[in-house]
Amino acid sequence: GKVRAPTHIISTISDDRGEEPCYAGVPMSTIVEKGMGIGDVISLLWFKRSLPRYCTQFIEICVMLCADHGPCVSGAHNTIVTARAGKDLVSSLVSGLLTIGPRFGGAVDDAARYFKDAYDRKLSPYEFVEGMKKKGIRVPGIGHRIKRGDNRDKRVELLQLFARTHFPSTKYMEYAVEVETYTLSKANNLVMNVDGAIGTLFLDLLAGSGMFTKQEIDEIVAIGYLNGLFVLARSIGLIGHTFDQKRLKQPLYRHPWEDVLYTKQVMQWP
Ligand code: Q5B
Repeated sequence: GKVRAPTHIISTISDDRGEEPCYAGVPMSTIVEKGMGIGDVISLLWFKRSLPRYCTQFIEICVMLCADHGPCVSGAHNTIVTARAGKDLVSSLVSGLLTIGPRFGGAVDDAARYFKDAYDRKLSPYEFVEGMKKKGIRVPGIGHRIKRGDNRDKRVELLQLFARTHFPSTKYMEYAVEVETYTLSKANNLVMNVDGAIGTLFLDLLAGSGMFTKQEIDEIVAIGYLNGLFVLARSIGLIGHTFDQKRLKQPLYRHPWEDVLYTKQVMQWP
């Protein structure tokens, strides 16, 4: 028989060889004719399956709510400085994206990992938070620079409201609320943040939708799909900030001296 030459690449999410491209086997024309949205496209390309409407709507809400959070956050600041240095769109965009990480926007996967582990092991909020403290790890998904117990993040409230209305179960997020009650008793800035809300609610989506096996959920959490939601969403805002700076013809950014604490380093010579 014929012997297939070994391939250099294996791909399982899309195929462009036919008359029209397919995402996870679904042709473009079906996507358009059925009025599918970006949530459906993410479901097909990231999870390789069509998800129920409430799931794709949740994904779309995450993207909309995380698209931007003003010019002062790390990502937008980097993008603005880069655009003002005369760099192109892609350079300005990636310079902002590169700030996404454990402190800023990139705590979604770790929030899912740590909250899942704590909930599944039936740890009380006290045991979870104090255990993390002993290990010297900040609880991902908890804490914010400007949000407080008496000035909650509206995005978190909107996500919680949607999930409580449409999800079959919100057990992981409700556990995170209990954790938040405990952390807020320690300090007023230790609120559940948008990363924590998305991380724990996505666990609820994965576990409650009946669309994923336990093994698939563990793999999604282990690989870390969920920071992708923040990266994708914030790209929209970072592109907007790039256009804004170009439109405003803003000059090269230079940080003011008076906003820097210059201290003299005393060198010790032998
Ligand atoms: N403490 C977010 O810190 C921030 C603690 C904690 C236990 C915690 C911090 C943190 C986990 C990572 C996370 C996502 C760095 C945030 C986002 C998107 C955004 C951004 C925007 C957007 C803020 C003061 C005291 C210290 C700390 C303790 C703080 N967090 N303890 N677990 N999680 N969170 N990131 O205000 O005893 O004095 O040493 O790392 O979830 O990024 O809008 O800006 O859309 O763009 O700088 O919303 O919470 O507080 O460092 O002065 O800490 O609280 O150990 O205790 P801060 P610090 P002590 S959402």
